[in-house]
Amino acid sequence: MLADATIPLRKPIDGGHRPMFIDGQWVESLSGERLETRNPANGRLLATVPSGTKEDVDRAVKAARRAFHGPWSRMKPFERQALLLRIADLFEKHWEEISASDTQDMGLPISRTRANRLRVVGMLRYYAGMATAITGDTIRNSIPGDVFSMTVREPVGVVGAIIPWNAPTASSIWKIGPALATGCTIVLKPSEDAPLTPLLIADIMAEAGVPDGVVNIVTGTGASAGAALAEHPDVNKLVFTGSTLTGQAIVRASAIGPKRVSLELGGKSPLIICADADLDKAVPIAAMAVYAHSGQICIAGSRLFVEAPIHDEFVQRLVAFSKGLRIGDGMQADTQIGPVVSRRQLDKIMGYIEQGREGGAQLMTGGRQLTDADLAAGHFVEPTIFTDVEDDMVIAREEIFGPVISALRFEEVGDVIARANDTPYGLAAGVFTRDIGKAHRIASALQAGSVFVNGYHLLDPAVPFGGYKSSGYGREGGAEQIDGYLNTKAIWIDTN
Ligand code: TXE
Repeated sequence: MLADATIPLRKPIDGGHRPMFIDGQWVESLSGERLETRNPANGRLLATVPSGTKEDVDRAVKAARRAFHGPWSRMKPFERQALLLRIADLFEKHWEEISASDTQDMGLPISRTRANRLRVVGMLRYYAGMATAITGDTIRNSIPGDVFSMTVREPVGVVGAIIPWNAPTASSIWKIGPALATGCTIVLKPSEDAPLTPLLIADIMAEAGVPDGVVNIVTGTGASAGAALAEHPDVNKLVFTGSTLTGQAIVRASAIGPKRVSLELGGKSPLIICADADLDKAVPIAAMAVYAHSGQICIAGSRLFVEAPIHDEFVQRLVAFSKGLRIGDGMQADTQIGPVVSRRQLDKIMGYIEQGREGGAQLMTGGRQLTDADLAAGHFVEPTIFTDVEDDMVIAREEIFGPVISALRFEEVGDVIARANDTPYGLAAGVFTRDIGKAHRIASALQAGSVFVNGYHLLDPAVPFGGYKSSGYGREGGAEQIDGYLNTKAIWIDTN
C-alpha cells in the first residue's frame, strides 16, 4: 500500500514521455514501442505513451488477479468507502491539472472540463456511499424440510475497461468507481487519442493509497492492447464505451471466458421541439445538445425535429445562436467550441457534411473546416445546420460525432414519435413542450435509455445511463450499475 506516500503529480503536459501503470509501478511496454498524443487545437506533441501489447495486458491482468485475492479482498466496505472519499478529495485538489489535461488532450473547452468537477467528484462520493450499501436477501423456502437460504453479493473479479477519448476523466471514473466500491480490480485501457488524464488518475489512485494491482492503466491501440484485454481469458467482466462496430468486436471477444459485458455505444438521438415550447429556453439547449464538445458526445441530439408552425423561426434563431459561438483553443477561458479530437475525426465529419450537401439537404450555416491563421494547425469545424433533411438521408441516419445539426420538420406528434424511433440507436432523446401530459406521452413512447424533457445533457451519478437497441446494454450510474459488478451467491442451510 502507498497510503502515506505523497507522490507528486506528473506535469499534465510536458512534451515528454509517460509510462503506464501496472501493479503500482510506472512501466514501459515490453515491446518498447510508443504512441504519440497531440493537442487537437494546434497539432503540438503533448507526450508519448507506451504502446501496450498482449504481453503487457497479460501482466496487468495477472497483477489485477493477484490483487483481487490479496489484502484488497479483506478490506471492509467502510474502508473502501474511505478510500473512495480520499480519491474524491484528491480529485478536488488536483482538478485544475485534470481539467487542463483533458482539454489539451482532446479539445473540450476548459470552461467545460472545469465545470465537470462537480459531476466527477459527485460520482466518486456516490460510489463511496454504494460501497456500504451492498446487501443480500434472506429467502423463505417452499421446499420440504427446514431449509434456510440467503444471498450474498460478491465482486465479479477482474474488470477490463475500454474507454474512448471524448470524456477520459468521467469515463475512467464511471468504470474505476464501481470497481472500487464493490471490491473488484480493474485494468483500464484509455483511447490512443486521449491517454493522458487516465495516467494522471493513476497518480491520484497511488496517492490515495489504492493497493498495488487494484487499478492498472494500460495504454495502447485498440487493435493491440484493446483486443488483448477483450479476449483475455482471466477477465471476468468487460465494460466498454465506444463505437457500435468495436462494441460488436468486444461482444465476440467476450465469448472467451466467457465474460459478462456492458456496452455504451453510439447514438443518433432525436430532440423534438413542439410548437408550444419555450423557445427562449429551447434554442440554446437544442444548439448545445449537439455543439457541446463539437458534437463528440454519444447523446448529442443530432436529429432535431421541429413542429411545422415554428420550424422556420426556430431554425433562424438556431442559426443566429450558432454564428455567435466563440471557436478556438479550448485552453482559452472564453472558448465555447473547441477542436475535434483528430484528423481522422475531422475528415469523417467533413465527409458527412459533403454527403449532406450532395444528398439535397440545405446548408443554413457552417459546413467548413476553419483554417484561419491561429486555427490552421488544429482540427476545427464550424457549427453546422442543415434543413430540408429527409429521414432516410445519411446525415439523418448515421452518427456524425461532429457539430452538425440535421433539422427535420414534423406536422403531427403521433407521426414524429415513429420517425424519432426509426433508428437502430436508442441512447437518448428529448422533447420540449409546455404541455406536461404531452411530455409524458412522448417520453414513454420514445425508445431510448434517457429521455430529457425541457432540458438536455442531464446526468447524475445516481441516475442510470445507457442504451436501448444498438446503443448497448447495461447501465452506468445508479444501483443497477453496481449490480453489474457483483455476483450473487445463494447459500442454503439445512437446519436439521
Ligand atoms: O471508436 P472505437 P473511435 C463513435 C463515434 C466516432 C467513432 C469512432 O461515431 O466517430 O465511434 O471513434 C478501443 N478491441 N464513438 O475510433 O474504435 C479504442 O482503442 C478492443 C461513440 O475512437 O470504438 C478505444 O480505446 N478495443 C462513442 C475504444 O475502443 C478496441 C465514443 C473506442 O474506440 C478495438 C467514441 C478492438 N478491436 C466513439 N478497437 C460513445 N459512445 O460516446 C478499438 N478499440
